[in-house]
Amino acid sequence: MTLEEKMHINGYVVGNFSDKGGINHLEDLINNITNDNIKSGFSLKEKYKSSLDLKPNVFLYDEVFMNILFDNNIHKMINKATGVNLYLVHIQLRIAYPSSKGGYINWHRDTHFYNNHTITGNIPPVYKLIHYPALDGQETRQLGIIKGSHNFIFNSKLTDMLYARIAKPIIISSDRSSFIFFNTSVLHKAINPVLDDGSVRLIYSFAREEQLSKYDGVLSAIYQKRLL
Ligand SMILES: O=C(O)CCC(=O)C(=O)O
Ligand SMILES: [Fe+2]
Repeated sequence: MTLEEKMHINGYVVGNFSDKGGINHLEDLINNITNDNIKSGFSLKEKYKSSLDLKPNVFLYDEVFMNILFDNNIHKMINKATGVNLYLVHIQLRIAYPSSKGGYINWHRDTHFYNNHTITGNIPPVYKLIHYPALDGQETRQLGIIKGSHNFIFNSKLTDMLYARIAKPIIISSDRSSFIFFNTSVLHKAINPVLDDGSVRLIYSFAREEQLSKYDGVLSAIYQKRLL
């Protein structure tokens, strides 16, 4: 299957950052952040229960967060995979901790519509690229995803959630250099971390030009400048 076919049929593709220098730098930075050795002006804050996000923003913390995308020609890959021009609109660095609910975020589609009346999330759905670094060298289960589920949706939330629980998910594990790029209307969930230290995810969101006004213009302006 071609990249475009995989993206359309499965709702996601898996890739690798080949730039080892960038990865080493990224690992060092993230290790410092998780050890509470954070640059002044930045801190970890709770956005969702059982997780902490680097605030006020990730792209001003260090250039590597943006460089790794350009050093690996990510814009070419994602535009080819989706067939549209996408722009970076958000970067989130998050530590997820074990939760009694079985993961800080359970089965969901970022974009969904149930019972024909409520639309939640973006139309058309935005895309995310997530890197789960293997900081301690251990590759642990991070994300469950139901292959192809972006191509259909049950009318009721109950049925959709039952389907997510019955279908066999694809599991994405933490890894030094790999990432998943997916259509956010696919069913996905964060897997409960095994260690109390939690597990890190670096989340990049990409949207179309017409959707940029909903997001922080500074980040997408920097991104667009680098595309030139
Ligand atoms: O943190 C994760 O593993 C999943 C995050 C997620 O669902 C999202 O960013 O849409
Ligand atoms: Fe999500």
